[in-house]
Amino acid sequence: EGVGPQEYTLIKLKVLDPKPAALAAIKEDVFLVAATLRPETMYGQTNCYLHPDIAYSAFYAGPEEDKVYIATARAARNMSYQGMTKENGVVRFVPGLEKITGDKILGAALSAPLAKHERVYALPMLTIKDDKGTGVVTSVPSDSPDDFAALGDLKKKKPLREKYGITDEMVLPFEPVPIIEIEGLGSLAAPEMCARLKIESQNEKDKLEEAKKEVYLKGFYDGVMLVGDFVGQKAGDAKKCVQVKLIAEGLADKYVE
Ligand code: A2H
Repeated sequence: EGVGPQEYTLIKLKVLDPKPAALAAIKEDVFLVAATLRPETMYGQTNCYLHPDIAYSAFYAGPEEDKVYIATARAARNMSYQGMTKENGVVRFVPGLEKITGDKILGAALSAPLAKHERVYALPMLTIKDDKGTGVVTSVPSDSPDDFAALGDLKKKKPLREKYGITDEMVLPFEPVPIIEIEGLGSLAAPEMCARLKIESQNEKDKLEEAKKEVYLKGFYDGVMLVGDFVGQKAGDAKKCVQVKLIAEGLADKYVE
């Protein structure tokens, strides 16, 4: 981390109708764009996370400016230098939406590429950093302890859901999906490690660090794909294949920072 450029896959999660009030006037297709290091895990998406207090921007993307992306302004600027806006280095914001806090987008229904559920929802995560990736994190609770812990908090705590206007249907039906088999950890590695370490919430930083070390390393190098177009392949080998497939289908891009 912090050593040289990092290449992410930018996953485009389309905002479905009815859109949140703050985005309702936008005529173009709107996408939350999430930066991930693990495109091969997209089969296991159950939701997408935004930080309620982080400022996001809605800006025009594509050579024709015919779609709208939502990400931090910092990420928008980076994207403008990577061919994702009409003019190199220029970000054109949707009028009035140069700054919109995450809380105004929470609860949005989304179409997530490769996910099992047709609709997933934008939910709050309080550990998202505003200076990394796009500030949008797509959630794979089967293989990310952070994602599993944040989803668990929302499932267990009705007041937390209510605080952010999240309904039961946006959270309770969504369980981690087995997508990668890891010897010694099984097919739901993140829930398994969280149980072993008795992780109760997304705020248990040290325990989550420990869980992540184990799950990420083993998942990426020893994990075997259980679903999708690359069943039987090592997760680490499937990574590039899934990235190429998603980009070819217009569902993702590369993003470097
Ligand atoms: B990864 P790195 Cl299944 N704040 O995607 C907090 N976390 C962020 C973030 C932000 N602003 N932007 C991206 N991330 C997450 C999938 C995944 C990820 C799995 C397993 C491991 C994993 C599903 N979430 O990351 O600090 C995103 O979660 C392992 C580190 O730039 C992104 O990839 O290395 C990863 O952290 C980028 O973290």
